[in-house]
Amino acid sequence: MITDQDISVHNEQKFKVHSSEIQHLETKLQDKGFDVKNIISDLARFQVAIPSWALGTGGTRFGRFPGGGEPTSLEEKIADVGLLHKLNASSGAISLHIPWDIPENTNQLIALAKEHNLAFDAVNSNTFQDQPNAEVSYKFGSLCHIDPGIRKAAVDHNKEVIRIGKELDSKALTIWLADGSTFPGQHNLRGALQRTHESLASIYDDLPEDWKLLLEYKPYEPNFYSMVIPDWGTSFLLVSKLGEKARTLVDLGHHLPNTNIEQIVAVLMSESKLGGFHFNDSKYGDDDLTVGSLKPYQMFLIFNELVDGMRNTQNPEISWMIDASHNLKDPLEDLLQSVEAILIAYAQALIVDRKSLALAQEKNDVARAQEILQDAYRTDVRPLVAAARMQSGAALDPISLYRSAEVRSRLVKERGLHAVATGL
Ligand code: PSV
Ligand code: MN
Ligand code: MN
Repeated sequence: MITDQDISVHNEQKFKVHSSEIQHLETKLQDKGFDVKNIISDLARFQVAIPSWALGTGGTRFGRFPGGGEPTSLEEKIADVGLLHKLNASSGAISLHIPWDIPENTNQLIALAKEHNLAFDAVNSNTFQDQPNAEVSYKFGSLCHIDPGIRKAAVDHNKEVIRIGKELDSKALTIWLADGSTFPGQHNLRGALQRTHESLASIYDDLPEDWKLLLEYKPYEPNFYSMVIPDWGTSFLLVSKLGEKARTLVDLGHHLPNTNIEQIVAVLMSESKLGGFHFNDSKYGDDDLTVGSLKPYQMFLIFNELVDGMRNTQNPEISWMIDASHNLKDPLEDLLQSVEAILIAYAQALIVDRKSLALAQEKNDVARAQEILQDAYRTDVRPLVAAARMQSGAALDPISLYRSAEVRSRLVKERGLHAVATGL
């Protein structure tokens, strides 16, 4: 849909303004002792995986309003992520959710992904829904279920997801459990946790040496009295018991209001247990809105801890992924906005004057410390992100190219107005 030629024509049109913006910023940052080339290279290397389930309109339980041209096969989902990656050079991986995605001809899928310069990121298991013709029901839980037969089915499903992931050369399994209770008395709380640990240990036994097991947590929904893994502490406890390859995954929407997520990041990194991220934004709960649309300062503060942790802890490489989808915007435009917001927060964190910050902290100079952080946050770093994209052969302004190339209407023409993606 978008060719190299389209990108160079677009970049030529945008270059004059971009080059004056980047020069201005370069002077400012050089003056502060930053090497702009290094910052741009760090940004260009940063890759955020796209979830296959975000390529269609998400909807709510009250309705769904698909805009047309959505991908209806795994091949089309790969093509959509390929398109994003072509535009921004930062979305070089797709994350599959099994069985929403059922890879049929894996060799063909691998070849197609390669054509688009894409890798297969973490594979996600699904034991929160009953599939048509399923032999067991997860109505009362999966890995925590009181019935050993149902626990075994859920464990086996996760093992099957690992098997599929291995074929695709994925390197991580992400587990999110809806398991919990909605009324007091429904669960023996200790029993449910114990059974979940045993089931996870059996899955962990099947994990290849070079894989990670990423364990999410969430305080409520779909269960409203207790979730078996409600918070980072419980996830941390479980991954610590499981072993080195198991780590906690932080989904930004899975916290009670006002939780200090950046502090959770700092604690997990200091224990080398931060395994992955699901980026999104929210006002109330797990709203799954576009990254940076509501709390961009929080995003910056999170990246501030991430950058500090990546430099000063032994925490292994982190898997970055978006987990956002909703009802109103074109899903591809929405994802471009999310990736951009992530890179902006990262760029802002890269220009924090850390030496001066450490000095201010040493002197308990609280006002100065705030000034230093906000100086970075208030710098318009968009030219750095655009420069990183251009350096990688992508578009200076991906959304404007997406719109001027009329991608959505071409997709509607190709796939139909009523093509609706599978997923939530
Ligand atoms: C649960 O709310 C969650 O964040 C998990 O990551 C699921 O796998 C995903 O959403 C599905 O959309
Ligand atoms: Mn998630
Ligand atoms: Mn969620």
